[in-house]
Amino acid sequence: MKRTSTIFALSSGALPSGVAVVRVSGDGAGRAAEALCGALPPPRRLTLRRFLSEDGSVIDRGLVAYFPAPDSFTGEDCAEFHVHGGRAVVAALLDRLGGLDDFRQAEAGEFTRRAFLNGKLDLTAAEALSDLIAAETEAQRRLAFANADGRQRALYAGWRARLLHARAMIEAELDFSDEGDVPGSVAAAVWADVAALRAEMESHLAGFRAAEIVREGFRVAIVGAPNAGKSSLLNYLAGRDVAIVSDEPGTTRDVLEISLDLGGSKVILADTAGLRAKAGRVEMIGIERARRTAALADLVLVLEDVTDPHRVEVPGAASALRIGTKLDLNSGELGPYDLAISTVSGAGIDVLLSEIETRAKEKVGVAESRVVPTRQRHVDLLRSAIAELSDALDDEKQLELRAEGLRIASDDVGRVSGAIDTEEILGAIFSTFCIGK
Ligand SMILES: Nc1nc2c(ncn2[C@@H]2O[C@H](COP(=O)(O)OP(=O)(O)O)[C@@H](O)[C@H]2O)c(=O)[nH]1
Ligand SMILES: [Mg+2]
Repeated sequence: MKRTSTIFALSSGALPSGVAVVRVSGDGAGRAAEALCGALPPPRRLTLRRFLSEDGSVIDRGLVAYFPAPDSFTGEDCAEFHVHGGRAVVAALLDRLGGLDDFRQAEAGEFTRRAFLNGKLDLTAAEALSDLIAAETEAQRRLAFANADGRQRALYAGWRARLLHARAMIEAELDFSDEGDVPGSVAAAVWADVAALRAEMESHLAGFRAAEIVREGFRVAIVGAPNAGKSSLLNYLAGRDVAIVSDEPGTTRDVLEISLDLGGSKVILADTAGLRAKAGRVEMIGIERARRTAALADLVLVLEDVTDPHRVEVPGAASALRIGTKLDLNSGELGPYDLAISTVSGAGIDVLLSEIETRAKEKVGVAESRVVPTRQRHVDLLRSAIAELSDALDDEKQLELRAEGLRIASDDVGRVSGAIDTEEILGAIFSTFCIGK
């Protein structure tokens, strides 16, 4: 497949829609605009035109925008056709474009891929762009936008520049040590910065869980004895009957999950099997799953029927709230609960939701206040870089090996953003030292 072929695709959503946007990228974009509009529209200006089919009849009237390279999303010549979002209109337009020489339908993600290849964005921004499109909550949108806007890119580029500089200094020491060009105190400063950088990278990695929570959700497990009212709470919060509610103990055997948007944070709520000692085989499997779900949760809600309390213990839970249920049936003194609720009267539910929201926000806030890795890919590469830096910092080792460790580490960091260029190290050396003197 030729890299130079011009690609096109419907870039707006499902049809029919009020307006549909068809995007074109490649050398032929201007040719397409000319063919459809009769003349090339002025660059970067939304212009009203009739779009013509091959025989000169009108497909539709709409807006066209032409973006000559390199000032476009992909860095290539681009054109956009905004038409009425009817299926037949769009089909006719796509058909018309497909009939042009060297034009083909774009593959998934191909516009963004071309943008990356043309240096319009780095890999972290490309990943963030796909997160932005997938974003459902406000926290997801904010995190994705900041990274699409180059927040991660800037951090990693800065780290990489420091590593390239460090290596240039150490290589210079290797090459010119007999000429006395590089004083030993320079090397000491370089290693001090490498050690500082390693610490920064480690604290950066610690923020990964926050990004995971933003992207995948803050996990809340509902546990308790059978009949405590766990499934009723899940259904109440879901606003529909997700789980079977019954006064027969042991009804819920599998883990059921719903997703909520609480104040802009994604929260995954899991209903589990009631914890009790005497249970049948299938129910025991459910109980085992319940324990595992609780152990992996960011917050565990331990429910207890206030009229029939059975205390259950949840080993390994990160943080837990003890909740008394069926408050509407309560007549006497309440036990020692963090809060009490009723899914019949709705009492206490607001307080419970705001408790969950506060805890989710605490975790998510980390991802907003500073740059964090957002993918396992970033974590793996940065861990590898940290291991290399630890090797390089070992002053028992030969200087050549230590310099090599710096090189591998900077390549790892470069791989996160998709930019590794061996020429760069030369540039760093030349710009730092007057080698040709
Ligand atoms: N009065 C009252 N009954 C409740 C409440 N929550 C649950 N129940 C009842 O308690 C029984 C067990 O509820 P369920 O949600 O299935 O408990 P689970 O076994 O913990 O999932 C059912 O008969 C529910 O109708 C509540 O807040 N008030
Ligand atoms: Mg249940």
